Order: sequence, then C-alpha cells, then structure tokens
Amino acid sequence: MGRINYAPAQAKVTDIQSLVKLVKNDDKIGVAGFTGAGYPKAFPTALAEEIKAAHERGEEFMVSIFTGASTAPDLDGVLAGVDGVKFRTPYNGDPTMRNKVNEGISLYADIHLSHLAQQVNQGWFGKIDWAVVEACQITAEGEIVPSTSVGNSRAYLENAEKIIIEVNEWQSEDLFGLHDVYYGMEALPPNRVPIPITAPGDIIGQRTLRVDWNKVAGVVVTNKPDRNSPFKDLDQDSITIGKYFVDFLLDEVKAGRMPKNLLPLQSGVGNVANAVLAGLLDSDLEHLSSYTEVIQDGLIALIDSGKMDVASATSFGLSPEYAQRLNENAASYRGKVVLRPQDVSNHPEVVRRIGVIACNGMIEADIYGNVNSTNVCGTKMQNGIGGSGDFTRNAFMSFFVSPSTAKNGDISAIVPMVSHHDHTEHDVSVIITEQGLADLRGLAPRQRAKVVIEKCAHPDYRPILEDYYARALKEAKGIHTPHILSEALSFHQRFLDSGSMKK
Ligand code: 0RQ
Repeated sequence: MGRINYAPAQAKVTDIQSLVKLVKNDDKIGVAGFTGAGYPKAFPTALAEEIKAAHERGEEFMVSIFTGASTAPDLDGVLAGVDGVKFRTPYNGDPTMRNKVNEGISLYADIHLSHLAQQVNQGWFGKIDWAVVEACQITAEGEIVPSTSVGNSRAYLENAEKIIIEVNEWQSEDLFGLHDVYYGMEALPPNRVPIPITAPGDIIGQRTLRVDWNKVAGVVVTNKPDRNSPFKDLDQDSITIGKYFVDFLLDEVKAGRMPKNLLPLQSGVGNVANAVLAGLLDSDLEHLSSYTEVIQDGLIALIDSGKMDVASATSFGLSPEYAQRLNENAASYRGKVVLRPQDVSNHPEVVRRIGVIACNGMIEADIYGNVNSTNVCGTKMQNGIGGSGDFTRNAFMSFFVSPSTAKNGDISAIVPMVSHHDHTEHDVSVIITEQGLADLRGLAPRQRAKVVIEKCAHPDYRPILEDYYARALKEAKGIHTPHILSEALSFHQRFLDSGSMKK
C-alpha cells in the first residue's frame, strides 16, 4: 500500500503555500494534534508566514486555533510568535503561546478536554472554517488513518467547512490498527446511549476517520517528526513520590480493596506523573492496564516489560528515543495500544464505570485538599486543566503529585488557600509530595488540614502553615473550614512582593 490510495485524494495533492492563501482574518481552525503528536507539520509555519506578511502590510490577520491539546513550537510557537492567534482552546503547553496568553494578546479558553467536541458540534464557537489534520495514510475508501493522535479530529472534520489533509511520511504506516474511532457521540440527550466500553482494550468503533471529499481543499505530503521532547531525568523527589504511590496501591491490594492487577491507571502529563510510572516498573505488579489520555514513555516501558497488557488513550507523548521505538515497531503495539477520540478516552461515564486510578500533577494544593493545576499565583496561566478534571472528578481514587516546593524552594506547593480552584476537596483522595503521602479519604476539613501539613508540606513551610491553621481555628467565625480570609492568600502575596513565600 502507498500512502495515498484514493484517486480523488491523489488529484488533490498540492503545495501548502497555495492552501494557506485561502485562510482569512478571523477564521476558526480546528487542527489535529495532542501533546506534540499527530499535529499538521507544514500548515502552521506557512500560515505564520502569511500572517507576518499581512501584518507587515498593515493588515489585520489573526485566527482562532482549536486543537486536541498541546501541540509544538512549529504550531503554537510559530503562530503565537507572529501575534497570529486571537483565540486558543482547549489546552496549551507552548511557552511562546503561554506568554501571549499572559500578556493579553491571545484569548485562551481552558476547557475540559472531553467537553470540546460536543461544544464544537453545538456551535458554541460559531462555524469552524477549517479542519487541518495529519494522516499516516489515506485508504482506498478515502478514509484517514490518523497518525500518533486522534484528539478532536473527528469533530473538526465533521464541522469544518473546508479540510486540509497532511500525509506525513515520517509516521509509520503500521500505526494502522491502533486507532478506534467511535461515531456514536453525536446523539444528543435524550437519545444518548451508553458508550459500550467496559475494559480499556475494548474496540467499539472503526480504524479510520471519515472524510467528506467535497470539503477537501487540498492534500499535502510532509515528512517531519512529532515534537517528542525528552523528559527530565528522574530526580530523587520524583522517585520518592513514585514509591509512595506504588506502596499505597500495594497496601490497597493487601487490604482487599483493589484487585492484584490494580484498576486501569491514568497518569497525567508532566515529568512527575511520568516518573510515577517508573515506580510501577520496579514493582512485582502484573497484567496492569491503563485508561488515560496520553501514552508517555513510562507506559510504553510498562507494555514492553510485559507488566502492562493494554493502554487506552487519545495520543502518544513520547521522548525522541521512545518515538523511534514506536516508529520501528508500531505493528507490535496492535492490541496493546488503543487511540480514541478524546471525548471517548476522557469520558466521565467510562472513567467512572471502569474505576480509573487517576494520578495528576499540580501547581499547588491547600491545607484542605483543594488543588490548583493551572494558574500560578491565581492569574498566570501555566498550561491548562487538560484532562485532569475529566479523570479526577470521576476516578475510583484520585491522586495529586508534586514536589513540595518549586523555584528553588521559594514557592510552597502547600498553601493556606489555593489561588485558583481546578479540583475541589470533594474530588481529591490523596496528595503526595516527596515529604510524604496524605490520605484524605473519609476525612473532614479540620482532619485533612493536619494530615496535609504534617505529611506533605516542606519543613521550611510547615511551621508557618501550622501557625496559620492554629490562628484560623481561633479567629474564624465558623470553623468548619477555618480560614482568615485577609491572610488566606498571604503566601502568594509575599512571593509576588519579595520573590519568596518564606517569611
Ligand atoms: O516550571 O518549567 O519553568 O521549570 O511548573 O513543574 O514540577 O516539572 O511538574 O512537569 O509535572 O508539571 C501542574 C504544570 C506540573 C502539570 C503541572 C512550575 C515548575 C516548572 C512544571 P519550569 P514540574 P510537571 C491530563 C493531565 C495540568 C494538566 C493535567 C499540568 C513547571 O501537571 O500542566 O493535569 N497539569 N493534565 O517550576 C509556580 C507553583 C509551581 C510552579 C510547579 N506552585 N508555582 N510554578 N511550577 N509548581 C490527563 C492525562 O491523562 C494526560
């Protein structure tokens, strides 16, 4: 099989420069791509050049970018770099785009990843002008074999007025067979039926994405790798956090509350969450499974070691070394890896039914167990909520992990009150830092405060947290959740004023 096996698709092969000339100021563009995997490689740079040239001529030219999740410097980075993005959703991890959002040049809607497809279908953002997707192959029937992610491509292909397909020869053709595209999500209440997944490996849809060829403006051939950033080396804190996580789960098995092969695992984005998986690799656990959003190196290592039977997600998010491993052996992951649209991979119904163990990174937690995953000091966007809410709220048990301090100890990850709420105390079962593990299950707020401060706070911050809590107990009018409101955000204010949360 070649890459483009459908005659009408061959007839539409063209160059990207002529296609980006069709894009207009204020267009809304739904692109493939998730965690730096499976995004279009040629379109964004060519569009950024058009935008730059228009700005040099004094013309207005900005677009709205809808994705699966984070992309790469050659998508978010280049478009943000020319001040080309008016509106961005649902998730970003790119530093240039982050700066434009925090400087107020780009608007950013931080949306639960499982929600966006339905919102697009419902027209919450108006009409979508373009879908730009990456394929590793176009089948003889004219359908798309996605590459290393599925994300929101199904929704963008269905809703967009015009379509551009990039066939990336760098991606392995053997990715065929790894995808499961479910077309049962369009039904609206009251006509919805259950998503028929009862185990992570269940296949419920088709292998390919459908395309209306009347809408296709052009097909472009590329040959470029995914972003594939390396993970940071495992540091001692991450290893310690991973060990707490695994030991806790082993105790649950011993207590008879969890099966010997645990329950399907979800592991969040980021270095710490990836490192936690390494803890499982060193354990005796077998026949593990994963129902998650991104397959990072840690999950591939578990599959390769034989400890994990199957992982369901919407995307890969690999280092260059692991991306090469996947590219050379993609066929060997059939039956072991399933990539789904993100409204299925992250769907609360499935997460609740199969009993996912969710483990996500955080910016900070407060002494009562509320978690901020997104806004540094309450106002500055880091990445976004991503899928952490989809999983946390519906998990069998939800963990949040972080080093106890950030920025060389000047920031405490445990604060009196979080400066932005993403995950409330009602949804957080366990918090882990390198200092220890706070098991919050079954505890009321005043019981929680003691455990969080004692187990998770860094010794440099423990005394000032204890002092705050003791005074809040005396001064607060109602002490169900004791707070001194005028002081609750004093750690953050001190950091902004002096560069450190320390007194
Ligand atoms: O900054 O990059 O400038 O050094 O945040 O922090 O400690 O390396 O941790 O990579 O695990 O990321 C919450 C951001 C943690 C991530 C977050 C700074 C820190 C560093 C990264 P530098 P670490 P991680 C989807 C799951 C939301 C989305 C999600 C995240 C940088 O986990 O984006 O969960 N989560 N998706 O210095 C100021 C603090 C800070 C701080 C950390 N308190 N104040 N800066 N940083 N804490 C579900 C899936 O299935 C994938």
